[in-house]
Amino acid sequence: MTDAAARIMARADELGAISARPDALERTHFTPEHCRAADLVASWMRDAGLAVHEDAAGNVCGRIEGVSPGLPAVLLGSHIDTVPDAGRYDGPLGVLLAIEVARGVRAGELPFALEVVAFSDEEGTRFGSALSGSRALAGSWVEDWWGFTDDGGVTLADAFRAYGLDPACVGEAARVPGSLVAYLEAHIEQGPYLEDADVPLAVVSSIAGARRFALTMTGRAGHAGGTPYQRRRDALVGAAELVVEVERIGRSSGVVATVGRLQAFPGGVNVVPGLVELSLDLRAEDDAPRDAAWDRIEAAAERIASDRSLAFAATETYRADAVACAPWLQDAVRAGAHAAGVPEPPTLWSRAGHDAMVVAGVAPVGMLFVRNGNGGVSHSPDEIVTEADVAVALDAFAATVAALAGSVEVGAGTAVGAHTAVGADTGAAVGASRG
Ligand code: HGY
Ligand code: MN
Ligand code: MN
Repeated sequence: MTDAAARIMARADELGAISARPDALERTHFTPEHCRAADLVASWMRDAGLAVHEDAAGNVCGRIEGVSPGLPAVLLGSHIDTVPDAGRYDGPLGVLLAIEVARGVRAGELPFALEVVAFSDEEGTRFGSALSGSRALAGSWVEDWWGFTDDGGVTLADAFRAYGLDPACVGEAARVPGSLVAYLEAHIEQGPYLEDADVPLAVVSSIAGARRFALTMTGRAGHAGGTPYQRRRDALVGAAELVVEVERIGRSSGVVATVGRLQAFPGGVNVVPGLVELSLDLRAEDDAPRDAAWDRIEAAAERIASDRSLAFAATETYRADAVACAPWLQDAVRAGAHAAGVPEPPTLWSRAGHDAMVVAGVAPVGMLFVRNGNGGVSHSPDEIVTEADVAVALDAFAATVAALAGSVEVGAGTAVGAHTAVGADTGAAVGASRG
């Protein structure tokens, strides 16, 4: 597996060079960079022996048939889009590991089909449509997304069409219930726990449910010199007090609370800010403490606004409830880690969101974490994995699929049918014709 690990590292670098910016990695939904990355991943899937097609949501899908054509599939995958100034492993590592597992499988070998998917949009960076690629596959597309716009005012619907897809057909990406045996995702750990434990792999027990909000504090703009303190309605001081409260409430309730974006208006250095827009991202292992923390934060914001003659407003922009990984898939991932020489892989809940939390709507899910060797930093170019850990992860991921093959009773004759048509290789490079 060492050659394969070296190939994965080299391909992560190659994908990591496909960016909208010369100085950082940024590859977002339905951009020319997305198109190039999709074509490259499709060529790697073909090279590994998969029949490749692009689904109606722009996800790149590869398939190897099982003992008979059209069987339900074990789906392996992750995403190929990024956040701004991203690391090169968040998403692509899982896709590249999946392709190498598939390379080791022969058509007709397994009691299920094996599929690999490279989701087109997990982060939601361009339009705010987080997890849209996997939502399309899971049949939970959000119609409101079509009107969402990027920084240039382009709507998701227009970007869909410009990419060569028809918004009216997005439903065709949805997988037929029963057509998936399981979904497995390998992902770089976006945290320090494996590095601290000095272990290369972890079994994921559950994926945090997240809620995101767009918040505003509104006061009154004024002259920085001529407005006495007692007459000020300074939106930025109010927002700053709230940001500190968010951290205090998060820490005291075991909830991960983050204000990732804050902007003061009108933004003049000699103007008391009259308006502040800020984001809020809340996550916890279970939904109840997360929701209770939101209630406390909202009450604190109202109190701060009242004390400072400001107005507070909140709009929820995203919500995904916590998802448990199927116990039998946790066992399979653990067996895979043992087979790869990792006797005691820790079991972690994922503080980061993943496509698996959405695919859970249409199939049981399991996840494998790979050590992040730089203090666990992610959503940063500083995230790193070692080739040695990738080799162990590949052994574990392949052994996990083998463990499923030994335990999943899929009748040889239960062809799903729909997939043999959908899964047929389109021949042409995916996205190549796209603008
Ligand atoms: O935000 C997240 O947790 C994921 O990395 N998109
Ligand atoms: Mn991410
Ligand atoms: Mn990710």
